[in-house]
Amino acid sequence: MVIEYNKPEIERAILIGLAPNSLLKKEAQESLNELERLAQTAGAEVLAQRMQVRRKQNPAFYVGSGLVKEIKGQLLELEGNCVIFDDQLSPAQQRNLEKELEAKVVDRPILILDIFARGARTAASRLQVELAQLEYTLPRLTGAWAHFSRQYGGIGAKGPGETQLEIDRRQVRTRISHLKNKLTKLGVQRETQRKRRQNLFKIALVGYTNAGKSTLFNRLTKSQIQTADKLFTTLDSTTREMSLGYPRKVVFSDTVGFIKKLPHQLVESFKSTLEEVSRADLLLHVVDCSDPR
Ligand SMILES: Nc1nc2c(ncn2[C@@H]2O[C@H](COP(=O)(O)OP(=O)(O)OP(=O)(O)O)[C@@H](O)[C@H]2O)c(=O)[nH]1
Ligand SMILES: [Mg+2]
Repeated sequence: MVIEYNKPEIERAILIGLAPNSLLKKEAQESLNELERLAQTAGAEVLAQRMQVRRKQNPAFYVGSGLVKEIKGQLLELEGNCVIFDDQLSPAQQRNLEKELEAKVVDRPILILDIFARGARTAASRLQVELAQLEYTLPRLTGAWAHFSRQYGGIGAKGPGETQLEIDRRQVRTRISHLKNKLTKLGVQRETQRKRRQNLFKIALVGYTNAGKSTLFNRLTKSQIQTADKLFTTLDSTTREMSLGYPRKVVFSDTVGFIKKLPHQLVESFKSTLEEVSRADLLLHVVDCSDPR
């Protein structure tokens, strides 16, 4: 069977944020600005931001139904094709919004996963991203989602998205357990490597994404790890020894950065990347002092 997909078009997106009250508006705005950087990293063009102050999210549409109508009008006016929400949407909210807006609806976790899928290089990180994508999209594998995903391609459709939508949930579950087995095997290999270093003092560089962890790691260990002024440049941990200038050997690990509003199940999938953190003797928290937060 030949499946034809439309050429993925660039997402022209409107971003939506919610503040529970006016006191928390500034915080919600900072988060929305961060969403804009994430959207740009994923290759989307940001057309506008909308923020609503609302005590509780609307179970049907996340925001109020009045705003949904306004967003629909704005999409037409600005020739947008995508709406990105700065939070995790329930499967029902996502379905309702796609139906109502007749546009692609992406939430913050899907966007982050998409960035990870584009950047994953090693076997372990690819497996972890695929696992997280499948676990997150499994309850969302519905007719409506499949229809729009296939029609639009792009964000959220990279990785298992399109093809997995063609098969049923049972097959997705089989794939999930296969990925988990493979990750466990890779974990055993890493354990062997780690044993060689068990008597050394281990320091893990941790912190928010783009804080400068890899830059510091390169200085300390004379390495050439990629650094860039963008979110999630590093997706795999790297461990190197530093012996010069110290009476005893020290190993440093560069790790994946943190970000706000990452759902628990995604953190769980990145467990093997975070193992370096749990085995470290010292966590060195790298903070960007120019960051207003
Ligand atoms: N001005 C200044 N810039 C820095 C410093 N340290 C890092 N940078 C810059 O900050 C940006 C992010 O640095 P990275 O080392 O890639 O940050 P990271 O924490 O590894 O980021 P991710 O891997 O993307 O999570 C790069 O453009 C660096 O050149 C510093 O001490 N001062
Ligand atoms: Mg880095």
